Amino acid sequence: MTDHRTLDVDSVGDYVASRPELAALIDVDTLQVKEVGDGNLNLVFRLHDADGRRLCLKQSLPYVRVAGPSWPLTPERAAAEARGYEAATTWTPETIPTFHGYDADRHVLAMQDLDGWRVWRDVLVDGARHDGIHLDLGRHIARMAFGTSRLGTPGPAHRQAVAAATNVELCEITEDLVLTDPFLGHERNEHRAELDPVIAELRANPRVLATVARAKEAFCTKAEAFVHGDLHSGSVMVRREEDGSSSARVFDIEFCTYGPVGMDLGLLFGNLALAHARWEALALPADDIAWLADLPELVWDAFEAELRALWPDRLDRSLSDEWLDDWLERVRLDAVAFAGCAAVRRIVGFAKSADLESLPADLHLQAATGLLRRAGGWLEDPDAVSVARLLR
Ligand code: SR1
Ligand code: MG
Repeated sequence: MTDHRTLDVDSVGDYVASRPELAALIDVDTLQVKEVGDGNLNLVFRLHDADGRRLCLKQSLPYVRVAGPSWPLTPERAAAEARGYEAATTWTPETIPTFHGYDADRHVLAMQDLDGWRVWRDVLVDGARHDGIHLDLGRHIARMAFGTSRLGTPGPAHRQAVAAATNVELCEITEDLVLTDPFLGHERNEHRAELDPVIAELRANPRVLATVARAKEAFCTKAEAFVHGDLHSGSVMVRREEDGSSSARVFDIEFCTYGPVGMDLGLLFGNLALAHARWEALALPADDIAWLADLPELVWDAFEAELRALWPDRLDRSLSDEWLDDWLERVRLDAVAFAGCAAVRRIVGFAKSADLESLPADLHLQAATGLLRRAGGWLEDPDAVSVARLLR
């Protein structure tokens, strides 16, 4: 029997006390609790005690938080995120917050509270760069791709994992909000009326629609690896290290599913394009804009380098070096298609992003128009788009 009681700042202490494995991590008697959820779906609590020990709890609600009870969702969806953290803990524990377990009765995930880290989207909105951030991101995507695909998981275990990873409701949201509504039109969409002409051009372009349909087909049928499924800058925490390098931690894995490896790369690139459009509209320093424009290629190179480093350990020896080159080309094509969909959905569709939304109206229009045209170009002819040229 599950228990749908929603946590609040007053009940979190009793809740932690009722879970010995969590009570061992933090002192319930001196607990301070803050609700900080700023995403679209869940409650998030940050906890610390008098000794400075910290913990983060995330509870799924029985509805979409930003829409309210009129858009119901089963809170059991949080089990998918638990599976995502378990897989990432196996394959790339250094690039996620430490996972402290899942309570299936109360739909609560417990994880490390990343004190001193910031959500990357907020940092990008502030116009700040994190040199070297591509290394953790490329590594994370490559290790998940290798480990959870048939490269790192034996065939029978891979099949079982694909079957067990069913995430019906959240995959449906991705299919609708990212891969359908913005291109076909839907009453959930929201955008400024001045953008109507450029949106109409996209929707009237059969080559754009064919690429979007291919991305949807890939999402629905290509169970290559356990993908994050919503890898945007709001799903990454960043920190600058003392030596000047930067670190990233990937979190918020609830949309995870077995899908195409190019999906996470593409979602990330599309969101970097939103930040890039903002920085250009605000005329931030040219050096910084050039750094951001280089990031997709830097992330791709870090991804490819890590994947090639893992390649000699692949389980299926029938996969040849030629196959790898060919597959990487298909991953690139998927990534370009998902990048286009990700950029368009944040301008046209239901869930927006602060990169463009917080711009003054005239700059929003300029940035959104430019990015819709740019993303339209990617979707019109993805074969012709190299990752290096996405933002250049
Ligand atoms: C109904 S919520 C829609 C979006 O929120 C998440 O952040 C995902 O991006 C999803 O598409
Ligand atoms: Mg999210």
